[in-house]
Amino acid sequence: MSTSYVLYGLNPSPYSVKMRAILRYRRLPFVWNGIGNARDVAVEAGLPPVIPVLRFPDGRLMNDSTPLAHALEREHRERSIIPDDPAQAFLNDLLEDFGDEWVTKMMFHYRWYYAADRAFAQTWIITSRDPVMAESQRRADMQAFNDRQVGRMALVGCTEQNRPVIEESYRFVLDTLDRHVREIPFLFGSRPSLADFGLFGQLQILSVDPTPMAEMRARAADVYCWLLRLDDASGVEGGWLDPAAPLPETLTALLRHCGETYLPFLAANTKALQEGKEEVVLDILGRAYAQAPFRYQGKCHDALRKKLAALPAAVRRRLDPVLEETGCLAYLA
Ligand SMILES: N[C@@H](CCC(=O)N[C@@H](CS)C(=O)NCC(=O)O)C(=O)O
Repeated sequence: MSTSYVLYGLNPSPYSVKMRAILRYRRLPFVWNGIGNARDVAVEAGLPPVIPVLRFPDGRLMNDSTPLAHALEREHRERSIIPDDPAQAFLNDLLEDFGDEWVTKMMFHYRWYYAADRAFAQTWIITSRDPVMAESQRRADMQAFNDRQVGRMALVGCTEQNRPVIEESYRFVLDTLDRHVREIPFLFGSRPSLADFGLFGQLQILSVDPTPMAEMRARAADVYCWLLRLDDASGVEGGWLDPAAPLPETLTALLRHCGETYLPFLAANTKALQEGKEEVVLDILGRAYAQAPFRYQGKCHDALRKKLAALPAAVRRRLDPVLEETGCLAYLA
């Protein structure tokens, strides 16, 4: 019987490389099953049809990277990726969600909007499923995958109208993270947090797809190098930021950006879901942003609000001023 984990995923899948980096940092022995159709593993196990899927040493199969990361926390104490301080831990949850659910719009936009990126992504994805195929089959699969993803762009907000917001937000994340990692190795100190891995997943893909890769290398070379380090951080030994010290300015800037982009979107999304509206419409970074409501992100908003509400008063006294100052609190209270 196998005693190690098995991670079924694909190199071009952001959540797959996120989970792989977590397993490596945590020094959990695992097999990377990165060729084939991981989605079938999920479907056969009766799980939601998303990748990656993790097989635990006892045979259990699970997917969805956030609950997976928390399941690993329950089973392994060493090399936790949740900051010890509960206020930092909440900010970690918030920034992980920002990575998973907002930065993913950047990943999806760049990948399927520009012709060079579409062409590369098709090759990367189809050869990850099956590296050697008959030419006619390969072409047909590439075209079919392209058409499916391009057809989903509007569903996740990747439209011509939203493009300036998404691209401006990408540049902001690059510039801010670039300054941050030159001062502090990871978001919450000299050891990586779940939030680092959330951002890592999306940015790692953005560092390979040609258009956002060129932008990243030109404008934020330190972020590019940070991704290379975080991909396998199994040798990193570090500590968390001092909870009594003020947050680094770069972290505050990222939170403020979250309060200007992702959180107002989440709040508008929740409202649209509650009111049964067909469109979420709001201003983000001074421009009109619109997309259909997204149920999964309604759950994300709810989970963040419940986590905040469950924190003891003593923690809230330290945390609320930070959330207030960065414009996040109004969307989470
Ligand atoms: N929230 C999930 C999402 C996983 C996910 O969306 N994975 C993508 C690929 S990166 C997927 O499987 N999408 C469904 C599909 O393309 O059919 C996570 O954190 O793992």
